[in-house]
Amino acid sequence: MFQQAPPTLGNQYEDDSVLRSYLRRSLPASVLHEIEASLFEMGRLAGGELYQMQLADRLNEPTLTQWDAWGNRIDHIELTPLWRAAEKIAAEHGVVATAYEQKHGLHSRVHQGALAYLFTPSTDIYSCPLAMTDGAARTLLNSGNQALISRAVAHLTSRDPREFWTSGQWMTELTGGSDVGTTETVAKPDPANSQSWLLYGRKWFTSAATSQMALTLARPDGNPEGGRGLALFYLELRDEQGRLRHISIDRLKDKLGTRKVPTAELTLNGTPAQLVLGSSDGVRNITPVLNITRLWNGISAVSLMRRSIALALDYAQKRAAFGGLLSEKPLHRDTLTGLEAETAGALHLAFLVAELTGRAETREIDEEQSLLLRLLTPLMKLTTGKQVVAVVSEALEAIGGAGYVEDTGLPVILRDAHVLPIWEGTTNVLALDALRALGAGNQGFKALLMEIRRCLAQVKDQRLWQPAQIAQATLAHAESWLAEAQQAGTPILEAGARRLALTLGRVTELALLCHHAQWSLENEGDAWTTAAARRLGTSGIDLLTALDG
Ligand code: MFK
Repeated sequence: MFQQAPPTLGNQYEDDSVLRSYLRRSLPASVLHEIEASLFEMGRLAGGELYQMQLADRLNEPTLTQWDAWGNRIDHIELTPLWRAAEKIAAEHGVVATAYEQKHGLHSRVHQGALAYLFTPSTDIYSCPLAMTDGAARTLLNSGNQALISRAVAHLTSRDPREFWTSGQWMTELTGGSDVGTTETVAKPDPANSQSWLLYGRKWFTSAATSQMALTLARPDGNPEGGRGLALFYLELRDEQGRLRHISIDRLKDKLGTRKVPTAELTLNGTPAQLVLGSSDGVRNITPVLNITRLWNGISAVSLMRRSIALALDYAQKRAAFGGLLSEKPLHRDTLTGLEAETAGALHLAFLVAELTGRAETREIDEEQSLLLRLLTPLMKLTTGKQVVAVVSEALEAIGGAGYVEDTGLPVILRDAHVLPIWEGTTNVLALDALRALGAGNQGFKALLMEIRRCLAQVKDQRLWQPAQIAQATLAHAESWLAEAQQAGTPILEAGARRLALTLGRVTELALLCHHAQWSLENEGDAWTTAAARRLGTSGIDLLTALDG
């Protein structure tokens, strides 16, 4: 009787020729040599024990118990076994810590990004608390608040699971997650402690409510409305006895995906908190969290694309139909090739943002690179957020009906992917942020043009001329479109902001692939990235239309 072999995974680092080729180009050989053992180990876990644990954990979800048997309010959240294991593995393998130990200076962010990329698809969005933890560590360090740095950063960046803390990032309220300046939570001076404030309000979408600390926004009594009137606060959720500090967990959200993430609605009723950095400009002061979590968002997007393709590619080697394996069918191969090209472009873009972030953190960044980082962060997040939903959806289709059946473990990838264009700034909110990041006198935009032109100037091989020309023509169009739109005024510019942002994101991916392809031809004798660049170039790069209010 016929029995279909299921798709399986090997070592997820060893099998990932796109990541490995990128690392060979971007890192000094000595650095790659030193970090590779950690990547092989994470790749082994991700394709082995962790993946098996993830499949076994499929039906588990976090639970909230609000009352104990004796009528005490306890608000206890029980995490799933996979998430408990993930926390320990993440700490021990330094999935956050690597970026702060800086053993390899500015390359440490790329090392950490690669660990996060390998770890994420087997741990059901445990990347969410890790991203916020990373963002909180960066924000506290940037703030220069020595008391809070001494108190929390060693925990956030620890490799010892007993010492390791995660952090929440509580911004969203009933008024929304985008227009954060409308936050209603108020802060009143603590009569018992001149260093402390008491927070009162409702936080409506607090991911990973089991963390030890959180960064949040509240309006000190008497401050004006808007983002400038808010202040950035640090709080610890529990007292020495483990009791929540005047926080009630009202309910866990019933979400389309990310169901292992205990996303909660909270009420703060006099929760003690400390100011992180001044008593105003909270929105500006929390932006380091936003930028780090947006980097994680992009890396997570690429990692879920890669996971769905790894399974679809393996399945194609095992599934026979119409007289042959799917992997031998031209149309099936063509479909998967398109997905691989999208994923390769996304990987190069996300890791360029990691490279620039590493430069900024080690202060080895010049003015032009800073502008580039500011612009590429929203462009990368919004572009990869759209790609992941499309790629994962198509990869599931490539597995046929089995891709739609829950106990294959496949549908959850699509549900989880769907959060990536939404949280951390929706596509439209980030497209508007990208307009701001074009910079005064379009300096940010000019930095991007320079970077893309530098990439395209590397291209020599004739096979890359066509994608390089497509990139050049797209750039010229984007430049003229922007000039016209800026002349036409804000409503016209804003109406086209998403098309502009996606065009800039995609053309950057194409240029990065062209550059890497040329390098790979010369240094590895490999034409795979050349084929990927040619394919991406014909997959809709220029999305701009005529100006239309
Ligand atoms: C796998 C990954 C997992 C991630 C897990 C995370 C789980 C958590 C889930 C969530 O929390 S989801 C909710 C996420 N919400 C957002 O990401 C907010 C989206 N909205 C925005 O980003 C808006 O653009 C923003 C709130 C920032 C706009 O608010 P305002 O009050 O209109 O602020 P404004 O005036 O635009 O900016 C204030 C200052 O910050 C300005 O500087 P100045 O004061 O010097 O003029 C801005 O230039 C600056 N700024 C804004 N965004 C920045 C930034 N600076 C650097 N980087 C940025 N991204």
